Amino acid sequence: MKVYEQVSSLLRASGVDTVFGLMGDANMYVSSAFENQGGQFVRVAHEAGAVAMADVHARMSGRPAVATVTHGPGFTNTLTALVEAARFPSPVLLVTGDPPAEATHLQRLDIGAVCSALGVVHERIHRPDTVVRDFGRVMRRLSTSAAPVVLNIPLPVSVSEAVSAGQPLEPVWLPAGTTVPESALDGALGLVASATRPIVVAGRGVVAASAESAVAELADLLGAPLFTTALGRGLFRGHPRHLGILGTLAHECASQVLMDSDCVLAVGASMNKYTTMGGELVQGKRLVQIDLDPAKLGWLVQPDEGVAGDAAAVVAAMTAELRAAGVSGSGSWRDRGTAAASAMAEWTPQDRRPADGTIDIRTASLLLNRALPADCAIVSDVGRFVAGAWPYLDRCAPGRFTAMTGFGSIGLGLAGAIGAAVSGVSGLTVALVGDGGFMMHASELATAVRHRLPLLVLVFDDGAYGAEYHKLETQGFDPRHSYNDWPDVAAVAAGAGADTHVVETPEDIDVLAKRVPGLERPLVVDIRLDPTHHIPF
Ligand SMILES: Cc1ncc(C[n+]2csc(CCOP(=O)(O)OP(=O)(O)O)c2C)c(N)n1
Repeated sequence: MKVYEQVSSLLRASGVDTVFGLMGDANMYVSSAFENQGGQFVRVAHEAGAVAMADVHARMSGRPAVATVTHGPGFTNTLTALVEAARFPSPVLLVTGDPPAEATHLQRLDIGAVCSALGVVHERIHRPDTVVRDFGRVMRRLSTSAAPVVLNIPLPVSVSEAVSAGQPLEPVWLPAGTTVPESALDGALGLVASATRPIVVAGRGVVAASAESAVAELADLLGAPLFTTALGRGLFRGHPRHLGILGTLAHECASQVLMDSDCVLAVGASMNKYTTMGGELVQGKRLVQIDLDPAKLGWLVQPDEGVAGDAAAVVAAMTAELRAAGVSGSGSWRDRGTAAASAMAEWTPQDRRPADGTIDIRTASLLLNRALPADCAIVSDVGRFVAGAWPYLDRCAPGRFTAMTGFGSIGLGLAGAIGAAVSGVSGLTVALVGDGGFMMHASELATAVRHRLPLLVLVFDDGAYGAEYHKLETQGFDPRHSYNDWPDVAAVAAGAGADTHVVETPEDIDVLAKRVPGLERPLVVDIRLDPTHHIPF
């Protein structure tokens, strides 16, 4: 047995059934061995795609996911996606390897130095006799830090005869204690109990702690409207006081409620510049923040009270204390929240007539949302389209909405959505991309077509780098510099073998709605938008 076969079988034995990759000298042996041993090798068109797919596979499945690329350019092609996975952070194992030590090797590169510049852990299979212990260390690191690890298997080691045997150490994991000590919450409770118009915002920390019902129970006791962060999308669906996303993407029907609130209780939400509108949104209000990660307390805005702890345990303890103290919340504030939620449910945009051959992005998103099944996985790229799409698309369970926001790179969303679709967490994965982000990695559609993935790609096509359109315009430049003269998006998608649909009117979405149920292969929807129409965020 060779080392590459041993590494492959260790991956299989630790439950890895899928590897995303693109072959070269450093990884073609381990990739082939993985397929020979019954694993699924998802061939990608570009190495960034392999890492973005593994990243979102891990986000959706809650387990580490694996990508593999060759040395030199194969590895450098992953860098943007690798930083995205590191910032999210997401437990991606990226298997690569040094070429033979040779000063003139064309693809030589100090992989460790690049990793340290990126802030990514670099591990190595040192020798054939250290494979098991090196591999075990890597897998334990992945489980504890939940961040990417680059595993360097130098080619000369990879093709050596394996000499060590056995399985890595499986330690007993002891969960952290979750009992909340008495009086630890007094400060937070005092602020919440004395508020007359509190709101609650839940982030992905609530998803991770399975604390949705505990948070809703506390909000119900207080009569507080419930908001989520963008990545908390899917929480509180159907709750009578759920008012959507907090911050720059807040729904206009929720704005007045936000302005009038006097206390924000943030649970598992980092309260970044988007959630707090650069801090503006919490000014003049009391802020109580609960987060498992103490570094997230005061990330941007200093809270009046901060609690570092498990969201479910802390919130349940707060509810019990407040109930025992007879706190019940104000009836009129409760009614304000309910009325705003009803207004949101009935709202349609009326402020602008779309140009011929285009549709208002908010109208399109509202109608598309109705066409989707209830429990999609939704994966978004970045661009200005998010302001017209995210507030209106909520057909996903908690934890099934994610976005490639960690590094602010456009272009990773399509590959991320492919990773989600391969993970199989949902019967339908929806990718949200702008035309610029779509074209950057459109080649990855071929991967989705080859695997016959149930993938709906919504391309918000304003024919421009829309984010730049807006910035150029507001700074007095000619925004037409941001225009892109792309080929027809639907034709590009059809060329890759995907099904296509063009949306210019609400009726086009009615027709699309009939194509969505039971989707068995990628369908790319070219949603034609007017580049001069900007939704502020
Ligand atoms: C890799 C990378 N290149 C460039 C940018 C700068 N950038 C930010 S948003 C944006 C526009 C993206 O255009 P599109 O995908 O069409 O979405 P839109 O903004 O039009 O909705 C660009 C170019 C970036 N964030 N990442």
